[in-house]
Amino acid sequence: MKDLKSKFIGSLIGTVIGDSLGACIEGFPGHREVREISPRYTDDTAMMIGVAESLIENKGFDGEYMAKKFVENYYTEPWRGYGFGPPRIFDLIRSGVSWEEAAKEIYPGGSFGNGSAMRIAPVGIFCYDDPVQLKEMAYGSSRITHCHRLGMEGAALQARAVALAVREDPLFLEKLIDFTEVGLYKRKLKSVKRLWSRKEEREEIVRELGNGIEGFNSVPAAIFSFSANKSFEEALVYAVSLGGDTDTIGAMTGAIAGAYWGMEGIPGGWKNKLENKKYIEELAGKLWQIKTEGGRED
Ligand code: F2R
Ligand code: MG
Ligand code: MG
Repeated sequence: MKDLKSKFIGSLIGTVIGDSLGACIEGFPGHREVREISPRYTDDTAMMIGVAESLIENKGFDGEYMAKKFVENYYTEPWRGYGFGPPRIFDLIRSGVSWEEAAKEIYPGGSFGNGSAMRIAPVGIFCYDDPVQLKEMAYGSSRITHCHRLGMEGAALQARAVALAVREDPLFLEKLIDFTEVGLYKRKLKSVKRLWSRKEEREEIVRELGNGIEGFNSVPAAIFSFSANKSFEEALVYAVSLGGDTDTIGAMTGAIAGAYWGMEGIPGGWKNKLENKKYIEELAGKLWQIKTEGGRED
């Protein structure tokens, strides 16, 4: 297995690169191959930073603290292009509604948007060796803004994909299919292998897997983009070329591909141009330190 610290950093930096690459064409029609990254990242990275900061401060998950971090970070940079729901939830929390209740008030049954999956990379790396803790943390962190089962499951599946990529698990897809108990996700994941040979038929891939703002229409597309390609660069350019929610499918593909390839696999032309790179690398380094100081590295 490649160096663990490099994989932790690669996953967070991969999120930023995918987000910044896709941000240039988010919502544009058609399928475009872009290689130039935007100088600014969006809400995907801003919220991923909040997850990492909270895990570091608490050496693990604390829902109240994570919610407080999200609110604090949102009001510092409200212009990052957040989805419809989260800012309303943050307003409610700021006005005194409990962090455990606020997310229930926006959509009936809670949000199934991809906003909790797009930010989940820190949970995937932190729990790379413990799928039970990973699921609890992914559901817990999702519940703050996305309490619909399909939203929470999307976050858990994306985190598990990151964890399996850290481990370079040869049964990547099989383990993901086993991991999810939700039929819609299981069905889409079961078609991934069959679609590898159809990868250039982007309309067909989008019809089968989706490329939208919902968790179930973007997490499968990210898993496909990673597994159908042979390098970090290819995976990201491909993910963004699917169109639709490009920054988020890019961010999630980058989180998985960065966890697999590590920093060595990421082109210098991308990683050296990123906004806030040093701080995000430091966050990943701290997560790695907390994880390994207990002697649990394998
Ligand atoms: N918001 C955007 N992009 C819009 C353009 C931004 C622009 N460039 C700018 O600069 O302002 N991107 C970001 O939002 C997505 C993540 O969204 P999130 O956090 O999941 O939001 P939300 O509101 O919870 O859910 C998103 C949509 O999903 C549908 N939906 C969710 N739950 C639903 C339910 N129970 N019933 C019906 N519909 C539901 C709604 O349409 C929500 O608006 C990422 O793409 C991120 O990049
Ligand atoms: Mg975004
Ligand atoms: Mg997006």
